Amino acid sequence: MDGSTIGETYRQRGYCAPIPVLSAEDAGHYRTRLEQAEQAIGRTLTREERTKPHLLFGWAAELARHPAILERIEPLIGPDILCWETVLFTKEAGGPEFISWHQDLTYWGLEPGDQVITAWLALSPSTVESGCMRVVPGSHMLDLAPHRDTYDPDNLLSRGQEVAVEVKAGDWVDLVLAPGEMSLHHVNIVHGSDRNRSNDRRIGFAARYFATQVRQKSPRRDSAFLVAGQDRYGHFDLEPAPARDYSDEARTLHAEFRQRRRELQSSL
Ligand SMILES: O=C(O)CCC(=O)C(=O)O
Repeated sequence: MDGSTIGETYRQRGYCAPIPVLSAEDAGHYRTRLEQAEQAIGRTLTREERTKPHLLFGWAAELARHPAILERIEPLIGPDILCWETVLFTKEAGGPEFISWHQDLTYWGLEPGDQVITAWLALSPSTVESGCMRVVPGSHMLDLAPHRDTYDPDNLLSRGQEVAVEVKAGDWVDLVLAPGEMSLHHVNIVHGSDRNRSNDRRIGFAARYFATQVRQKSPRRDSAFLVAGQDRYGHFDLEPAPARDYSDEARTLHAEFRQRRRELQSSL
């Protein structure tokens, strides 16, 4: 798919998928790096560690800056790119985790919000059975609808937030992705995903990108990771890639940046 088709589809429907970016072998390499890290730690990553993993693991920072991803993002937002968040959305085989229908921008405080693009890269098969992401086409044109915080422990969203809009069967499309394929989605699109009923983990690496002009509405200082070009605006403190995976230093910095984001978001 070329850059103009991606841009047109994204603007009209609020998403674009599937976009092949990595070979199955390269996607397998990143999955292995994740699973080796989990083996070394002796458990699966916590929800906290799966948020902003680019501050903990070199391979996650490398993925956030991967040229094959950024070459699809740059035509949409220009060459100076910040990554505000990375998230490993892992759902264990047969597990209860799901993601309620929501619009992303609700608690982000970014403006102009519609310049924020999420790339969601599959590191394992993301199928209807394994609980692939599903989106309501065209819903990015809607304003932000009210959300209800459920704090359901099986909901992978931080507050278990749920949009107050009824989504019926037939309203959504399933974004089925093979390992190495990605989808792009708009911050206002209504999306979510169901449980993983397959016998493999479903692993997605999501990265939220925007141009360096974007600001944080909150008076508190926010942070982001510069992944391409230059930051001529200085609206965000720049996050470093870790020198060593999961080192004490990386974990301390990760905890500080996460705490700062949590405080900022709770004040929005
Ligand atoms: O991983 C999923 O199924 C949903 C991810 C999501 O909500 C997001 O990337 O904004």
